[in-house]
Amino acid sequence: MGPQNAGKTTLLGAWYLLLGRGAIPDDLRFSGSCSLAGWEAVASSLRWEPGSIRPSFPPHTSSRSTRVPGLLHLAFKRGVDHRRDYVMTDAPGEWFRNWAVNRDAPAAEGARWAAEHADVFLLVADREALAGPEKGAARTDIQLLARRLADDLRGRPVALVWTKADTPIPEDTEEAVRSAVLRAVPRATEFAVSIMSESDGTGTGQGLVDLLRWVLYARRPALRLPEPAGDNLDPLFIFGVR
Ligand SMILES: Nc1nc2c(ncn2[C@@H]2O[C@H](COP(=O)(O)OP(=O)(O)O)[C@@H](O)[C@H]2O)c(=O)[nH]1
Ligand SMILES: [Mg+2]
Repeated sequence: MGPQNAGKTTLLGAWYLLLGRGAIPDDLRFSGSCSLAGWEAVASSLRWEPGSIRPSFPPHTSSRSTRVPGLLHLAFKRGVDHRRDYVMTDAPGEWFRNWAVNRDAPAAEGARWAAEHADVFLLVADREALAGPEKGAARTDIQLLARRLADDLRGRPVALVWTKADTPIPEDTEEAVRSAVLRAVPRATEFAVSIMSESDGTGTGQGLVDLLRWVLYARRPALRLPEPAGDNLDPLFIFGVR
């Protein structure tokens, strides 16, 4: 969740490209996607192709585009019989702005859907906007959004994600946004990401793999199932245990 132009689609596209390069966290193995065309749509403009076309950022996710609601799927395997499926939303920022101001706004239908169904939230703070001429409005946007999210959270995990970490912002602005978000969502975990690698880095941007790892392992508390005992993998018997 985050305002428009905050770097949400870029984050998803960067993850997809990193997965394609084998930058998968630890013991997980990529095991397919039902939305490869969708992933290609968000990532293709970020790719470097030989020739005259330079990589660029993904096109704006408009609230009228046919990609909306933009659900992107990934499956991972761990071991032989453990598979996890993830569905990520690529939603337009306009939805969240409307929702932050008025939970029942007709134009916030998609944001309400995401808030109700998501297991994990990424709340995106755009450092470029917070450093720019509209910084006051950017600060208000993220504060309102954090408060709205807090109202509907029901204990689900949240990450506060600073995008465009390559852009410097005044320390007091950063601290003010951080404390406003943490006041609303005290258990939020913080990450900073950028598609720009540090000069001595690994060429994988900054913070992207760490955040992906957090996302893949984060769990909504109510969905934690008991581990199967021994080699008994039949859910019927797991639920039968008192
Ligand atoms: N400096 C910098 N700019 C970025 C980065 N990621 C995205 N941007 C800029 O932010 C713009 C909007 O990104 P986009 O992913 O479309 O934002 P969305 O509206 O939240 O999906 C891009 O066109 C880039 O100009 C980053 O890591 N560093
Ligand atoms: Mg977008």
